[in-house]
Amino acid sequence: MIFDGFVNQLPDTDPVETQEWLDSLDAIVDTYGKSRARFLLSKLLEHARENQVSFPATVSTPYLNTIPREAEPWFPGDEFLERRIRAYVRWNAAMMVVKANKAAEGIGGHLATFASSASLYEIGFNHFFRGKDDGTAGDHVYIQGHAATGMYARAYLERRLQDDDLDHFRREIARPGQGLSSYPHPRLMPDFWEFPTVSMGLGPISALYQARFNRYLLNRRIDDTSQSRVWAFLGDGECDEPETLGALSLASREKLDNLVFVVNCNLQRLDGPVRGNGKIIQELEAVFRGAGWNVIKVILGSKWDELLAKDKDGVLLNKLNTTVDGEFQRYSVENGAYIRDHFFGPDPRLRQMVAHLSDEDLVNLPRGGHDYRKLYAAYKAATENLGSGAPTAILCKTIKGWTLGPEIEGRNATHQIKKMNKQQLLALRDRLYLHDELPDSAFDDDRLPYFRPAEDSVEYQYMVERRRALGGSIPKRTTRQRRTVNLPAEGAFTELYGGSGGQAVSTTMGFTRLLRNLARDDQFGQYVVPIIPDEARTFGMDSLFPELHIYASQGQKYEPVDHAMMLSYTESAAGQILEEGITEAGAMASFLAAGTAYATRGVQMAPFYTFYSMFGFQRVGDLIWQAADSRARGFLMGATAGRTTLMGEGLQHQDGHSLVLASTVPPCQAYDPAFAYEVAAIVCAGLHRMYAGPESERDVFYYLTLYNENYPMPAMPEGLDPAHIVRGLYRWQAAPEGPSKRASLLFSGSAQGAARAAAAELAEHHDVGVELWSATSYKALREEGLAVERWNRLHPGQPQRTPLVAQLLGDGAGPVVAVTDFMKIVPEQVARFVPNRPFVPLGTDGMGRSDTREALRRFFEVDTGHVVVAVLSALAAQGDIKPEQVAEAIHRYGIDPDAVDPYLV
Ligand SMILES: Cc1ncc(C[n+]2csc(CCOP(=O)(O)OP(=O)(O)O)c2C)c(N)n1
Ligand SMILES: [Mg+2]
Repeated sequence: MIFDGFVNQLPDTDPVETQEWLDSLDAIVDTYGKSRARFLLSKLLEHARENQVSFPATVSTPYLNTIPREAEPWFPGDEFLERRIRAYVRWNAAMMVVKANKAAEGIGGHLATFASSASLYEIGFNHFFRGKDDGTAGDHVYIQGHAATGMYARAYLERRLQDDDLDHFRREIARPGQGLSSYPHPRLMPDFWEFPTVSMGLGPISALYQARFNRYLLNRRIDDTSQSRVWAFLGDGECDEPETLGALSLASREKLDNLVFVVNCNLQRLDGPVRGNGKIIQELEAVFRGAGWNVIKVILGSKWDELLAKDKDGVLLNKLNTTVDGEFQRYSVENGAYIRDHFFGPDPRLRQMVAHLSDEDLVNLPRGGHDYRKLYAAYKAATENLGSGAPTAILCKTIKGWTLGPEIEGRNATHQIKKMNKQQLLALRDRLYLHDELPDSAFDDDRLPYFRPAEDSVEYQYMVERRRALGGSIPKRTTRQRRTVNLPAEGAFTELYGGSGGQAVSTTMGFTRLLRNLARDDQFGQYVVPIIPDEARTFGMDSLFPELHIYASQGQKYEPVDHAMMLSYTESAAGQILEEGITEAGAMASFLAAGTAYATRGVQMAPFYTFYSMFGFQRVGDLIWQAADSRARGFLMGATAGRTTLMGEGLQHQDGHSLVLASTVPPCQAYDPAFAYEVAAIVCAGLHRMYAGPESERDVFYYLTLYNENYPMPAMPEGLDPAHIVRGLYRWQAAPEGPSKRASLLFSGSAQGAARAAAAELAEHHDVGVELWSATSYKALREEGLAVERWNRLHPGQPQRTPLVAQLLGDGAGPVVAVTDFMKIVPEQVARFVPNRPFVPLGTDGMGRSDTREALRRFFEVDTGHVVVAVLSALAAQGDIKPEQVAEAIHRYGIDPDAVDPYLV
């Protein structure tokens, strides 16, 4: 096997010497065995590294703690008190789940995740995580979603929560005011939770980009983030999500030594073992190290150290290396005799090694993740890593359900267990040494007691003192602003209000100009964060490169091939554009970091994430939902929108449904503008709302479609109030005088072309005067309609209100035909609210295909001819014209009435 091109392709300058080294190694293997050989090789490599003889890092190391006992630092805490505090937190975390399920059968919650990770968090709380009370932004801590109970339990001890709060875990509606959300949800507990994590994989990727965004803020001199570390807690099962590990190399490439992943390796996920036949810790080590991370394994608790010291033949190490996780799980539920027989048993040297230990001692040989000293050493090493350039992953081996008793601990079903009977609770109490605090009588009458020490107890004093020293309690979300933001001057928008003066341009081009105007604004400009995956040229946004520069933490170390050109690819450490490469998930994570900076950093940033609209909601919909949970603010710009506007690209590119998906996200303000001035008016209103509006209305984000079809952009109609654009519908053009019939045509986005041409045709050839309306947001109209309907339903006897669409369209004559480059269901959202007039949606239902715009619009039946026919057909259905007139039009526009339904092919 060719192991390394280096040794095979360069000449050997001294073959005799080489052979001597190889012979020595052979001799070692023959005489002392492979373990000794491995030991010597490792020593040699270590020594080489010390002498700056660089050598590619191996990706895996033996199944041992990375930090040896000799290198462990002094533990500065009070071990006794911290153990007490951990026991209280553990108790309350379990109790709130048990209680919740007793009060409401099936309400759920999790015992086992936090039980396995209590020490992982407590070490952080007592010694590392920095809070915000000193006016800084502190650390950013991403908590494993299913460990939320532990955070509530600690907040209870700290007096941030009371009994009644814990009693309302997962009962958010039951109590006027607030219950405790099931998982970390800033949308539901905006003063407590900062980062939603429970959709597996999204916590890790957002933490990673948060660490990167902190560097961006620092390099751009917007905020001093140098003291903030990002801690992300994740499950080992969670590492199977592509989002969890998919962006690791970014962290090392960007030298994010401000980032720490703590992986709770309890070897289990929901159904069973994460890697029954393998070793998840070894696998993760290889992945992280291969990606350039600093990896610290915390596998074995202190009691193993003396055994390892005796392991002269390497038999124990060999056993640890070769035991698969499925077996380790078995040992976690078996008794000492079984462990002696099966783990230590087969090899007499191993059996001898533990001859002095009782069966109980063997059961109590702990995993490293339950050993606060080992954890402290690992966290300390991670925090001292700043300046090394490497992010750190701490892989902690734990037992799922630890301390919860034999029926729960380490069992395959442990994740789902939510109940404990009295006997199990008493056993847990005993295990946690809480007899004094919780005597048997505390459980009388089936009571389920919480426990917290008095405020004048040493335990309480200790824990609050620790938090005080570290900057206050966490998690805590604040929206305290550390910078004032002045909104951009009017001129940035008004330029677009004037139209393009006859020049054919697209709304995308209009937006690019707007973005440049905003970024140029004296005051506001610096807060604009343009985010683009590898698509700027597609959108014509490469024009921003030379002016705003692409953010590159290392600057630009080369002269780009296009350096002599106007639009050269300019990178700089102070660059403003986040050019993310081909990762919509990563770009969304940047959007999240920028869009929540007003809370996490106290600095309002304005992200504009522009992407291929097809690869937005359907590709990263869960991250968009997370943005909604996070209360992120900013603009999602869905470029190359439309099923027929993007020519040629076909089925996987042409988006006719992102607006349908957008309508499922409540805080998302979704718009489908037809003209550049509409884009400007919507962005202007969005900025005012999110950055200067009433506090209760700010936590929204905007989704705007952008098209690449060029046409002359009209000026904003004289006298039009921009607020009418923003509310979702306004009359763009009155019906011409003269024709005897009437109809209203609603258009959105690039469908404006067919609608306007159809209106002209209808007036000229069919005696129909059409008024044209621009429907910028069916989502907004629908939500307004539903709110009115709800109010009417619940307020009988009071003057009934009328939905806006009904007010606007109710008085018109003839049918309403709505045409869009999206699915018919988009305009259909408001059909119900238009009284007394037929409502006909025309849209692009069906899977896309590649062809010209004309061919596509004919195929999807949204071209001029089809719009005309739809209006006439609706008039005929009302009896206003004869069916023959419709047939005539079908013929006139060359429509094949028996063409295949585009939805079916
Ligand atoms: C995207 C996603 N898929 C599935 C789930 C359901 N789920 C919740 S917890 C869990 C198992 C978690 O295992 P692990 O990451 O190892 O965490 P542990 O509880 O063992 O610490 C699963 C599958 C989820 N929350 N998110
Ligand atoms: Mg797990």
